[in-house]
Amino acid sequence: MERNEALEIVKEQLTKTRYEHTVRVIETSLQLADYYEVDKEKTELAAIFHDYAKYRDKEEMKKWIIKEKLPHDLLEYHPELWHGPVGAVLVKHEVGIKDEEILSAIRWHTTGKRNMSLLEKVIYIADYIEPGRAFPGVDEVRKMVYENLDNACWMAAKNTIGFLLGRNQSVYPDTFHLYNEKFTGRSLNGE
Ligand code: DGI
Ligand code: FE
Ligand code: FE
Repeated sequence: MERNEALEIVKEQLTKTRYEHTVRVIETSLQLADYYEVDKEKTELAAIFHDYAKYRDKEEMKKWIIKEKLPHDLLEYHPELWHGPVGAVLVKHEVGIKDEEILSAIRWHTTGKRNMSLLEKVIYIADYIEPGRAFPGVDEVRKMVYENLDNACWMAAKNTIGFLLGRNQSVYPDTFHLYNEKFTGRSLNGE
């Protein structure tokens, strides 16, 4: 799919500020794709559509989680976590993108997980460090991202967990798995 066609499609789904965020995620992720030799077309499409479902009605998202047999534990966590997994489903059904690598990067962009692919890492971290973000500690992650991508993802997970703990919010297990991966190695659980 052409960049402009994809942008037109996603634009209708997003607010102006969210669309501008998306454009920055595209730019940031393409720089990373260049550096880490990730497929540019896949990176671009995953970035364009990563927040596709961000403004879907919660009840609609709930139905998709049940219908598509997405992990039902999602329903016990904050609805903010739904737009990635539901987005992957909708981008497949409504936009017609079938590439599982792209869909998986969309799916995991909010929580991260252990054992991410390069594309998944690039989208996860580009979403976190795009120039419009002002999270505490984000500049350290921006510096780390070209030095050690895994460590940058770990730092983003750590900051997110810290942010959520500070607000007495639950943390989705896969975010902990990403955080723990640095300490436990990659060969556990047969993944
Ligand atoms: O969609 P974006 O705003 O671009 O960014 P995102 O998809 O990373 O979503 C960020 C939001 O998700 C932010 O409000 C923090 C929240 N979040 C991320 N991981 C978790 C989480 N919220 C909960 N409750 N648990 C998590 O593990
Ligand atoms: Fe998002
Ligand atoms: Fe985003």
